[in-house]
Order: sequence, then structure tokens, then C-alpha cells
Amino acid sequence: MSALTPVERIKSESRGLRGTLAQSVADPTTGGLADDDAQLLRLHGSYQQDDRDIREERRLQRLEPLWRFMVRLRLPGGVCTPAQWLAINDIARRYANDSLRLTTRQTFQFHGIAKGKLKTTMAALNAALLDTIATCGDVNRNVIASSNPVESPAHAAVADWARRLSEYLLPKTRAYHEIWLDGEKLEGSAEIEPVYGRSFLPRKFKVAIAVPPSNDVDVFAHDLGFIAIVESGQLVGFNLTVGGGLGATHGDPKTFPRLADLAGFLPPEALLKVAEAVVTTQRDFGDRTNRKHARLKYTVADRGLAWFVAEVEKRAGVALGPPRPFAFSSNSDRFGWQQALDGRWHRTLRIPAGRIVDHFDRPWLSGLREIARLHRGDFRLTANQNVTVAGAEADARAAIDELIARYRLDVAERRGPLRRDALACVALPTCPLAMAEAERYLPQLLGRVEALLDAHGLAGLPLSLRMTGCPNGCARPYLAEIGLVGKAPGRYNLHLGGDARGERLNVLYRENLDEAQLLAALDELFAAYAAERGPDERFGDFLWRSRRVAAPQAASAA
Ligand code: SRM
Ligand code: SF4
Repeated sequence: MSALTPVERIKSESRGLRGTLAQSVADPTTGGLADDDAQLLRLHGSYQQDDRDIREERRLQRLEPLWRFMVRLRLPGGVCTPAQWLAINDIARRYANDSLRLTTRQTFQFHGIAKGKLKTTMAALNAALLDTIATCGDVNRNVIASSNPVESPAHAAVADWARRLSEYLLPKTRAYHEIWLDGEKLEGSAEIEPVYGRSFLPRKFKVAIAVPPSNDVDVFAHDLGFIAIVESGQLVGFNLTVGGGLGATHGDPKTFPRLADLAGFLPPEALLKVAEAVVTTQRDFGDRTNRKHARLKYTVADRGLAWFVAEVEKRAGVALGPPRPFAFSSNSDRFGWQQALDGRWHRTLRIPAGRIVDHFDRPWLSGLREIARLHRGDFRLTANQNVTVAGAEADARAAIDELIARYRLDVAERRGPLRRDALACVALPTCPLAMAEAERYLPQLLGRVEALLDAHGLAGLPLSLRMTGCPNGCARPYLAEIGLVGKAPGRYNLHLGGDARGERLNVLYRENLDEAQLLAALDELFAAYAAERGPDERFGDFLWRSRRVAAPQAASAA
């Protein structure tokens, strides 16, 4: 039998995620943490990073890397109040790098926090009734749900399920409170992790809840998904999906992006039990000997859907029904004001790559702070890295619009569909795994792609382009019509043929392209698209029909 991975030892010997984290954080001789504690820190919602732009310079000066910490909030369904927004804004300015990052999983990340400010940050979050528990590491992460949940009673119910499920799957250890909030020391008392056990999960675990026709959460990219089934305006249950995930490794065919399988239908009251059964099945059968093979998608692919469903039904004591019909129309966001059934209004703002910072001509951090000061509804983060100012009364709209215009918060949404829907992961300089740029390079690349589209008379047509700095897939590039996956500095693999509904993986079209090669490849395809496309035919669909991409990756073993 193969040996367990080192991370398994760290988790199981951690005494409920404590390790020597408190001592490591308090150690004044280094800006970093002991190796095992850096690993454990993830389950507390933070990653140790260093600024890669100055890594080499520091090495030459024989200095330790400039250790800084990324902190990720738990924000089920992406919902926060204006008061919480103000607290988050304050933390970004005081302890982080004056910026906020909205992630592809509906939450906030801070970057650049020094070790000495970690506890203060956690305490400030706690004071705002926020936490970072289990947003990273081998555990269930932030539960995401279709945005704009003010649109119907079903949306509101779904947002509530996201919150309840997030709470239900939280680790029970009090380590977070002890280490970050100076809570009472409970170590040694009989702390039990009924769902996770002593070693938590073999790998990260992600849940999404979608409300058709919107698949803005890309539900099929998740280990576990629920598709809300709404009949006569009421939530009657969910279709269950299992075994999605996108991470892969260049050159290793045993790793692959995979769409989740539809597993059956369940009534709402079975959601928690079924979710728990999926988690514990993965806990007991997931591969703990190889982290590249440890996600739920490999358990389902290796053992088969029928086996997996039978195991879940047995554990949950629930017999799943056949999946009910549903239809997704899009996996992007809708911008501009929209009125909810209760008469209140919500407006989604386009935030490219989710980065909120005060640029001289786009003072967005300040603009959103000003909106939070007067807004009486709430904020909803989207899984497309945008934010919705939600639940505004009709008479509040003018004041919000005035702030949006004054702080130029609408410039991005006015720049056409390509810029409106594009996603990029963080990549350099903070991500240690980045092989190429993403967030910082996206605006320049989009300008060049727009010029091509213009030249072929295609400007203004919807087109989804997503870019990541490595094959881990954090901006879900494998679901885009055009997916760019970093291979080396300035070089990307080109994937083509997503369906813009999150229901079809794209395929690898060309490898290791520099910008000129990439634009040349797109130029040729755009020319064909302009000449041969059918009415309303999307680029991704055209590529399949015209056989410019082929050999679809089977969902079970792409
Ligand atoms: Fe991710 C690792 C950023 C969504 C797949 N991801 C990382 C790390 C933490 C790098 C690391 O391990 O040290 C990145 C931190 C960068 C930084 O400096 O902030 C990182 N991932 C992100 C975010 C911030 C991207 C963004 O631009 O928004 C997203 C945070 C989500 C959140 O709020 O929780 C983010 N990551 C995703 C997604 C999309 C999703 O979940 O819908 C995926 C693909 C779906 C999936 O999980 O299969 C994703 N991230 C990964 C992987 C590959 C996992 C795998 O199964 O192979 C890694 C690497 C790993 O786990 O070893 C990774
Ligand atoms: Fe980092 Fe790769 Fe994720 Fe981008 S896709 S944030 S480069 S791990």
C-alpha cells in the first residue's frame, strides 16, 4: 500500500488544527511560519505567500523571502452587509495592501498582511461577525450560490441553504477561536469532528448551489452541486451533482478537468444529510496517498457513479429520485439595475478580475466604501468576481447611481461583452504556483483581442475568455469559449469550445503560445466565425459545428 502524503501526517497530528501555530505566529525572529504550521494555517483561512516580484532580489541580498499572508473570508452565498463591507474596507487599508480581491468563489481575499497583523485582522473580522474558518485547506470551502437571490422566493431560500450548509460542514474544533481570538483553551477536552474525523478530508472540497436558468456558479465544476428545481415559484428540491473539479497538471494525463455527473433528485429537507453523506464518502474513500489524485472527481471517476450514489444513499438514508428537468442559459452575470419581486432593486457592478483598489482614474475602493455608507440593503459577491449592490429601495437608486458615476464604477461594464465577462485568476505576484501572468496581463490582452474582433466585424458579440497563470483552473478557464492556461512566462495553452453555460468543457487547441502566436490563431478562427457563423451562434458552438475543435473530453475521464 502506498504511503500517506506528508499533509496527512500534519493534519492528523495537529491536535484539532492547533499544531504549533500559535507559537509560530508569535515568533518574532521570522516573518514566516514553521513549515507544518504554514500548512495548517490554510484550514484557518490563510496562506503564507511571498512577493514574487522581489523574490530574487531578496535571495541575492540573503534575506528571507518577504513573507506576507493572504486571508480569505467565509461568506456563504457571497452575502455581506454594508457594515461588514466597511469593516472589510478598513482592514484592507490598515493591515493589507490597500486592495480587496473578489474571488471566483464569491468571497473577499486580502493580500499582503504581515504576520504581526494576522491576529488583529482576525479580531477585526470577528468584531464584524465575519470569519475565515475553513476557507482553504482539506475541508469544505465557502459554499457558493447563484447571485441575485432577491429575485424570487426560491433565490432567497437557496441563499439560506448555502448559509446553513456552510455552518453544518464547519469543523468543530475551537482551534480558530483559541489561536486568533484568545478564546478559552479547550484542547484536551473531548473535541470530536463527527463529519471530518481526525484527518479531515483527503483534499479541498467545494459546493455550489445553482438556480436555473443562471449557472453563474458553474455548478458542474464542483465536487458537490445542487441545482434548484423551482415549480410554480416554489423550491421543490434539488438535482444533485457530484464529481466536478478543474485542477490539472501540465503533462500529466492522469490529472484532468472533469464535469460533475447528475446523480439524482432530493427534497430540500434532505440536503444536509445528503451533503454530509457525500463528504463522508469522500473522507473514507478519497485517495490520501497522492494529492494529485485526491479530489472527489477521481473517486467518482475510478469507482463509478452508480457505486458512489449507492454509498451516499446508504449513508444518508435517502433514496434519490431521477433528476428533474432544468435548463441553464448562461454562466455570466447580468449588469445594470434589476427589480426584484418584492419591488426592491439590485445592480451588479463589473469589477475586472475582482480587484478593488483606488486607481487615480478609478477610485473603486473609495467608491464602494461610500456606497456602503449610504446603502440600506446588502452586497452580494458573484462567482464571476463582480459585486451586486442588492436590495435598494427605488428612492435610493439615484444616490447610488450618483456615487457609481462619481467614482467611475461603471466604466468596465460599458466596455463591451468581452471585457464584461472575462475572468482572470490572481497569479503573479502573490500566487506561488503561477507559471505566467493572468490578472495583470488580462487588460492588455483583451485590448488586442478586441482589435481582432473589430477587424472581423465581431465587436459587440458575447464571448467568454478566461485566463489562468497555471493549469489549476482558478478562473475556471476550461469552461470558457476561449481558455488561456499559463505554461511559462508569456506562454499559454489555448483551449477552445466552452458553451458559455458551464455545461461543456473546452479542449486543448494549441500549446505553449506566445502572444503573437495566440493572436494569429484567434485571427484565423475569428475570420472563419465572421464568414460562416449561424444566426446567434456563439463562438464556442461554432467551433464544434465547424469541426475546428473535436474529440470532446468525456466527462468521466477527459
Ligand atoms: Fe484556486 C490553489 C486562488 C478558485 C483550483 N488558488 C490556489 C492558491 C491558493 C495557490 C496556492 O495553493 O498556494 C491561489 C492563491 C492565489 C492568490 O495569491 O490569491 C488560488 N483560487 C484562487 C482564487 C483567489 C482565484 C481568483 O482569481 O478568484 C479563487 C479563490 C476561491 C475562493 O474564494 O475560495 C480560486 N481554485 C479556484 C477554482 C474555481 C472554483 O472553485 O470555482 C478552482 C478550480 C475548481 C477546482 O477546485 O477544481 C481552483 N486552486 C485550485 C487548485 C487545483 C486543485 C486541484 O484539484 O488540482 C489549486 C492548487 C492546489 O489545490 O493544489 C489552487
Ligand atoms: Fe495561482 Fe494557478 Fe490558481 Fe492562477 S490558476 S491563482 S496561477 S494556482
